[in-house]
Amino acid sequence: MIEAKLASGSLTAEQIDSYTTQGYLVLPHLLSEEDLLPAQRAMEEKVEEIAAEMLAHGLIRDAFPEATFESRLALLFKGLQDSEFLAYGRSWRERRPGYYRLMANNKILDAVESLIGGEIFANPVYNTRPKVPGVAAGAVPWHQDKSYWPGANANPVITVWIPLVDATTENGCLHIWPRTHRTPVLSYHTEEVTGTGYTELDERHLQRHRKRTEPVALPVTRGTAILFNDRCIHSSTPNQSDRVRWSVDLRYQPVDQDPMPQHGVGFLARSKKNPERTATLEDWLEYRPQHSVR
Ligand SMILES: O=C(O)CCC(=O)C(=O)O
Repeated sequence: MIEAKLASGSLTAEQIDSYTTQGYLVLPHLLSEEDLLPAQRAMEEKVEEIAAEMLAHGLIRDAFPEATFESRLALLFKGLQDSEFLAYGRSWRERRPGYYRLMANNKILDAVESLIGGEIFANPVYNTRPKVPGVAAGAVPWHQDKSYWPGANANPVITVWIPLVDATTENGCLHIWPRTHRTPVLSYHTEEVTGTGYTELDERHLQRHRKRTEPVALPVTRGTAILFNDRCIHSSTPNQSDRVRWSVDLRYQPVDQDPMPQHGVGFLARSKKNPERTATLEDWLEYRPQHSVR
């Protein structure tokens, strides 16, 4: 079958239709090793820093320098408390070049362009998530991303969720509730069990949705991308494996939307109209949202 591809962006008409109907889209193997490695290196650097700090504080005696990307952070926190892990944050939002390289990746931007056009702003909310076995912060309750910015942005923000290891039902892959993206922001509260401060949908909404549809688990391989709309209800389960489930969640929106400065500084990731204004790595590292042209 010949797939219809739209003039702008990389998605086919069928993929766009599926995203629009279901509220999410899986793009298997979107990213290559070359695309992923800069972000993986940024994560490894951070783990190295954490290991050095833990050693210095006497929390560990072995920093496991030879351990693999998937194992090292799990080994470092084995037997320690949730609070010791959460001291480093449940997820990380740092300015390391590898993260910019991923956020500015053309394969991701091509897919996003198919959904919102060629003027793309990378929203300031992006996270690196090390889901460590046995740590409560690993599980994320049912929520809509929009609960983190209820008053901002009339247009949906698109989350691009990418695992850096294979995400499985054992290590806590993403779960999505199809066709829940047309709802407004639903009432929610702050989850109080794990100390993470995640927002959690009020149970009555889940009961209402359960009468109509069921959520789906989305086990996917390293480098696959899951795109979803910021009203789409989703969650993830605890990591029951002995290795880290590494992922990133990146977000994009049209440039004419609220840049959400209360969450940080985003950047102009692509502009068909003014390509010279797209933020370079240096701009991003200096917290400049776009390139200034003299
Ligand atoms: O990565 C996870 O486990 C959850 C991700 C999530 O909830 C999000 O990206 O909004």
